[in-house]
Amino acid sequence: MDLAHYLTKQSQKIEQCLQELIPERNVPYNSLFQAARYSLLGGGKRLRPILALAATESLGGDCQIALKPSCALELIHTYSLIHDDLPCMDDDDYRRGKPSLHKAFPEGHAVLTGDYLLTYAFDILAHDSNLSSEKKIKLISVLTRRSGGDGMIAGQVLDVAAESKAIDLQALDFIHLNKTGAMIMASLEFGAIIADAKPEHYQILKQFGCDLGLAFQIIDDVLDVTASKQKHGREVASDVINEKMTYVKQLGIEKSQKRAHELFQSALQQIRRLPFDVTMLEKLAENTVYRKS
Ligand code: GRG
Repeated sequence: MDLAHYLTKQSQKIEQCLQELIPERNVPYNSLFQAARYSLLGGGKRLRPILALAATESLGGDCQIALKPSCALELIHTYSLIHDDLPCMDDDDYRRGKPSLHKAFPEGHAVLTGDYLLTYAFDILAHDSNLSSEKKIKLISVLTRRSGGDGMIAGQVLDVAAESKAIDLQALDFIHLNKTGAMIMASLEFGAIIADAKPEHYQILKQFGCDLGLAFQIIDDVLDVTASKQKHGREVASDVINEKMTYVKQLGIEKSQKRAHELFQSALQQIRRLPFDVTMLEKLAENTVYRKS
């Protein structure tokens, strides 16, 4: 199957599952679900759930069983974007082609919607009747680690603290391996867990996710400069306005692209050690690193 067809097929399944996970409800606090649906539905590349599905499939696991857990990853990712856009963080007015949640709803409501998506993601895993207790624990454990205080949140804390400061490449890598890379790594780990991967295959997928996650962020920084208008709908990205250190500031555009390319090659080398057909994971990695927006 070609990549475009695969992306459409998986995105449709994910969209449908997300719709079903968060229906509107006849309760006095339905505005919470309306806000969650506003942020979650009809936007976003769905990179993390698609990677989780592709990893499951590549290792011979059941994609249907992977669907809900993959959507849990998207819920955590969306919560992080909602909170990251708040005035106390990056203060971004637009997200996924429309006003950020705190612009469309009251700010307190945006905070609570992020909180809801975060907690609901774990609820989904804990109550998924397709998963054994052992798999639930493994998935919940990976998700708490990758999204938590030694993962995505650690990266975000350091990122906020580094505003207007000169930090070196090592510190920048540490921030982004956690802030962005950890959830991409979790996506591959989810696939490995659901497909009952052998420990050595699990480690390979994890390292693939690590390389891909950092490459994804480097290209994100490059696109902030080279394609900000298409990406954000404005000429200058918030990281530039907020005087954040970026890969482009640290290395320049060409060296940033070269580093992303090297990480892509390293990711490929890893994944090709698996005794499975990993063509789709390779194509997804290529599409991620050489994306144009
Ligand atoms: C608030 C705890 C907390 C964490 C926020 C992920 C994150 C941490 C902030 C996002 C800031 C940002 C724009 C980082 C650059 C890389 C990135 C994660 C971009 C957004 O991910 P995409 O491109 O977005 O996959 P879509 O909308 O396609 O899902």
